[in-house]
Amino acid sequence: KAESAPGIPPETVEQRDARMKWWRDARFGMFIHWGLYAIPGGRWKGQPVGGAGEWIMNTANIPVEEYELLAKQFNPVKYDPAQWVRIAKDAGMRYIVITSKHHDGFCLFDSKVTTYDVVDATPWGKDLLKPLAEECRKQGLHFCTYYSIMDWHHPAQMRGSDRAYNPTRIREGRKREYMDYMKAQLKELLESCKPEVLWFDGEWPDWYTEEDGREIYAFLRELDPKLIINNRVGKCRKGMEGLNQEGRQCVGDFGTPEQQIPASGLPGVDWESCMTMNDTWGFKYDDHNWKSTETLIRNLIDCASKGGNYLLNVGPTAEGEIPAPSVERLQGIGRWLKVNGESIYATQASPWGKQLSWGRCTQKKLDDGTTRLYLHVFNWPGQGRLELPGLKNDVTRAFLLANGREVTIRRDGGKIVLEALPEKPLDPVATVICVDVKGTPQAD
Ligand code: H79
Repeated sequence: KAESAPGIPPETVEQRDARMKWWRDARFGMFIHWGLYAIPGGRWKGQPVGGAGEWIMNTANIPVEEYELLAKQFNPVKYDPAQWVRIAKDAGMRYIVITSKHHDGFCLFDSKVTTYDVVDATPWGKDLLKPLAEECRKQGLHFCTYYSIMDWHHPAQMRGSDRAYNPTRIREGRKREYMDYMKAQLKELLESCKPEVLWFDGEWPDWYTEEDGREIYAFLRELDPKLIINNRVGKCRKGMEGLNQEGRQCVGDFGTPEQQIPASGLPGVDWESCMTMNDTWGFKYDDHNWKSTETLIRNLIDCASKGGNYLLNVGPTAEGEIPAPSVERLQGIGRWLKVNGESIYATQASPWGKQLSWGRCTQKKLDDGTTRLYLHVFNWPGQGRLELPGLKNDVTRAFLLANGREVTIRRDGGKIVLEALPEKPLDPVATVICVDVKGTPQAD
């Protein structure tokens, strides 16, 4: 039996592996932050507001009654879920995680337990998640939802101070009311759009406890035994590092580093780094600080080489468009993955725990018992030769993934030297060399 926190239904290692399989194989997903905050887009009363766009209600200290009015303007006439899913799919993403409710409390689905949702409070008047879920299934992507525990709108929660909503406090005697509200909404979500991951956030206010997390986790797994739930359902994560604190029994199926990638792989630990392409999750008119396509591709490779997933964010506009700079970058990642995807999907972490001077490595067991190492070369070597650190296994074959051209293998004591490489990389972002070895790689 795999270890499980108190109150959590036990599960064998095999059952857990089966439940996590699609998610582990997927390696690359799209995060979507969409909500009322896209309307101001980081500006309030003519002034630019610092920080992330989706935090504007807190950062600009906007009263609930005033922020609520945004709903009357929310009419995403350019929303085209088929196109969003196409953009994600062409980027090589295998799943989508979209905000069903962020900290501002506004719901993108039809909730019967509040009128503060897209159906009841906006001119659009239609559920936004159901058609996206349907499109995901049509185009073969996994549909997943984000849900914030902290809620700046719900009457059971209140501002933490007169200057900030975050972190909220709970009103005297109203904790159960809010727990039941969450459970009702989560059940609605599961029934209306069948998400395969529940991605919690906003778990840090002090009134929310580890025990509450176990209650929510158990409730969801009972409704859907196959559901995958992140570690922010409970209180175990270490800040933005996102992995669980050591020596604790933690609830949740995977760690959630935010805006960072762990320094090394962690055998047996599932995790997913979520990151923005610029400096905001929710759309901001004035944020033009975009990461390069090269950085994004290398981040994906870095995650895969350490055994983790990469969840890359887009913040659509209030009209329903994914910003052009995001689309361009996603297309670039898609072009790279079309050629090199075999080196990312369904791979395992590098056999070398240490960093490699020239790049990163992933690996995959092939059907015949061979293991294929994928060398992701960031810094293409001179003299047409690349040295691998010690490896005990016999090497049977080496070739360039993009064109199948064979590479010469020479053993030099413990080291393996690849020779007769082309003078220039096939792709300056990352050129992948496949190295097939007998058995399980033994780094020495
Ligand atoms: O939805 C996006 C952001 O709006 C949200 N998470 C991503 C996925 C986010 N919320 N907060 N932050 C990002 C940064 C805030 C961090 C802090 Fe804390 C909250 C600092 C102190 C409380 C959590 C607990 C992180 C560190 C300790």
